[in-house]
Amino acid sequence: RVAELAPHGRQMAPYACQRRTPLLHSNQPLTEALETLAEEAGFSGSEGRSLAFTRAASVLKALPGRLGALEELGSLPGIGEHSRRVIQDVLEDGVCTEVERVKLSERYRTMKLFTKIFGVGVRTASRWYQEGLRTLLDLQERNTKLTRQQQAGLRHYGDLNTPVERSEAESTSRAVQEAVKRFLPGASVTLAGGFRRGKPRGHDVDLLLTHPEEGREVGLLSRVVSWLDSQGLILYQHSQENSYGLREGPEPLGGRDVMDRFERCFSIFRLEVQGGPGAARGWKAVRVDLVVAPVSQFPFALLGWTGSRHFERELRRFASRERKMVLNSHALYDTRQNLFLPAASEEEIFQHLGLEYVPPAQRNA
Ligand code: DGT
Ligand code: MG
Repeated sequence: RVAELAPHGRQMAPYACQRRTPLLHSNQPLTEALETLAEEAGFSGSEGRSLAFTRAASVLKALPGRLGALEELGSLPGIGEHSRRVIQDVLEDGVCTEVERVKLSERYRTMKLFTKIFGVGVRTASRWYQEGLRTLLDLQERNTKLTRQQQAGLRHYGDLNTPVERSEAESTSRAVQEAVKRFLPGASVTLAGGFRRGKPRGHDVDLLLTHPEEGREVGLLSRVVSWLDSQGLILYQHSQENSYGLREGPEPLGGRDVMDRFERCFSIFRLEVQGGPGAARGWKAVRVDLVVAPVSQFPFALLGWTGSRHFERELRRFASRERKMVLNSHALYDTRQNLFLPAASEEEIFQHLGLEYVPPAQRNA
């Protein structure tokens, strides 16, 4: 085993939720290459391959220092043959030909362009690509059928693909807070997502609403959204009702990934700005997700909405494989004892899972 030679080849826990992954790490060129391939695999519908590259990238993000040579990988978990080749190429040549080829390929570039439209997923983008569409202009000229959401996405394409600054996320949060206070004093608004993990900018603003008294939060969202709308703050929104009842039992939630059943509003805000790209017109379109959680589910919602996506996926995988528990953004269910494990904080959820607490800033897996 090379493990002894390897400064980084020390033990690394196999699940990302057992590790600390800071925002800034020393292996950016490597993780970027691997994540490009993960994205490309996702575009081709190869979820397994995509996950393998994502896992390898995530392991490198948790390394304490820069990887200098392939041998240093030692016995690190989750780095397969293909990922090793990519790492070797980047270490030796500074770039990986396969990655460069992907980045230049017409399919990858088009898929990226289309999936960056709010409301367009891999399936839709892929269909458009097969129909020969290549540009945003093509969508308009060929009268492609678009949902209301996609129309809004296209209309605000530039803004929505300009990073949201932390200051913008905070002022969005304040605007929502103000509206919330009008209708339900005592309710709270929490900034989750990447900003809670310490990211300086992000692609959207994820806000969680709750009230310390269970049940008081019901009906809050529609009032808040109507009021913000009447103030001219909303460019687009569609809401989804709460469809979760603990009585239903711990059935896996719809979709294989992370969709949950909270009352929720997907929106685009019209945010007043002083500087940056929107400065000339004085405002900028910003994607905002508003999610309402009853206080008993709040810690699960907070944990589920803080991310990263890979960290979440790993938490759920760890829970089910290692603990025979079902974790989602609503609850934690122990299938051996047949009971829900309540929690008043994220810390308690980690405790139930027998995991060391990982603070948000270390969940950048
Ligand atoms: P970004 O791209 O800067 O906004 O980065 P994040 O990490 O904020 O990514 P985002 O906003 O896509 O998602 C934040 C977290 O929220 C992520 O870990 C997964 C979770 N999340 C997003 N959408 C859903 C959803 O529909 N249901 C559930 N349960 N979680 C979601
Ligand atoms: Mg986000």
